[in-house]
Amino acid sequence: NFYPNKEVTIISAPFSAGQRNGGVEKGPKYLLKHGLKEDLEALGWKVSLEEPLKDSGLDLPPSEISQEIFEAGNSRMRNPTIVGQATEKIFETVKSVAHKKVFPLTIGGDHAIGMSTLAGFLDAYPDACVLWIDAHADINTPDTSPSGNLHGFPVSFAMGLKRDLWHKQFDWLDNARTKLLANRIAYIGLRDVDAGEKVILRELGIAAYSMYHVDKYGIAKVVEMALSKINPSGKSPVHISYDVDALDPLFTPATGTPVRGGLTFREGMYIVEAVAETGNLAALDIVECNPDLAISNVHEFDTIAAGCAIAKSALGETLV
Ligand code: 4U7
Ligand code: MN
Ligand code: MN
Ligand code: MN
Repeated sequence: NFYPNKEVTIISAPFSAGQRNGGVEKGPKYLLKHGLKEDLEALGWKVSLEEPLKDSGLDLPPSEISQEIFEAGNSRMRNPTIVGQATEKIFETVKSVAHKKVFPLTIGGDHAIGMSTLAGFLDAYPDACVLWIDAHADINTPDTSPSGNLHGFPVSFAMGLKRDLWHKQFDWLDNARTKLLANRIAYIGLRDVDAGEKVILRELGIAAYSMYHVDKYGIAKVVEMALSKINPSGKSPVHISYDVDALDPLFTPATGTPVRGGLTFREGMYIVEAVAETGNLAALDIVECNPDLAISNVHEFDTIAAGCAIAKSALGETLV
């Protein structure tokens, strides 16, 4: 157990420029309004809040920022300036929380902030490993991305892939102490991986468990296999980056890139519970809740409640 003092900092990252749907910047506000902080306090955690984007103007929806496209060779990324500035601020906050030996719980916002949370946590714990829970692999590089949306890039940035194709606003990543290594990350929940991403996953030999593997082996076995690949010693801290679109859209309909055939609610909770039970769960991100994409109050409630449930399951709710 990395946190005997049970201190957690909720890092609010209301950010949406990594994709093109307005509303995902409202995620943190809705999760907090739903009672996230009180829920964690009820579990015995001392909870504080950090807002790295406060008064920065970087938390505006895509419709209110001037759109920028950066091209290098035949590669492309959208809004690199604002994404680079926001992700650097979030990186600094995650890094300082992690160095203080406080649990960093980062709530988005779109998944571009994953580059900040991975780099920030790895700065404090160079031997950390990562479970990326998502329908998508988020490992596009500027030359593989079909969309240019930076929420599809965070893993490749944390690994330093295709560094020469980056916009200069991401130079801050060079100062992060540790790059993510291919044998320190595993995926669970994949079902929409781009052709170029499949090549990267294969070439680097990254452990990738898709919904096919969840069906074939069951979620408990998949978590066990994933952990034994990335954390063979069983001693390293585990960072879980949780995109709510990993869950089936039945449970998290209000998200930007829903894909059918996802994790059941219990499978989704089991993942974080099982890692928590090992005592190694040491950082968590919950991203891509977009209340504006709910077509009913039930959709909004279900999605936000699922986001809060992930945090509670991770921090001890279902372990008695
Ligand atoms: B998310 C996509 F092409 N791969 O790069 C892309 F399918 O953080 C989707 O997982 C990325 O929600 C989804 O645009 C990013 C697309
Ligand atoms: Mn996703
Ligand atoms: Mn994602
Ligand atoms: Mn998504």
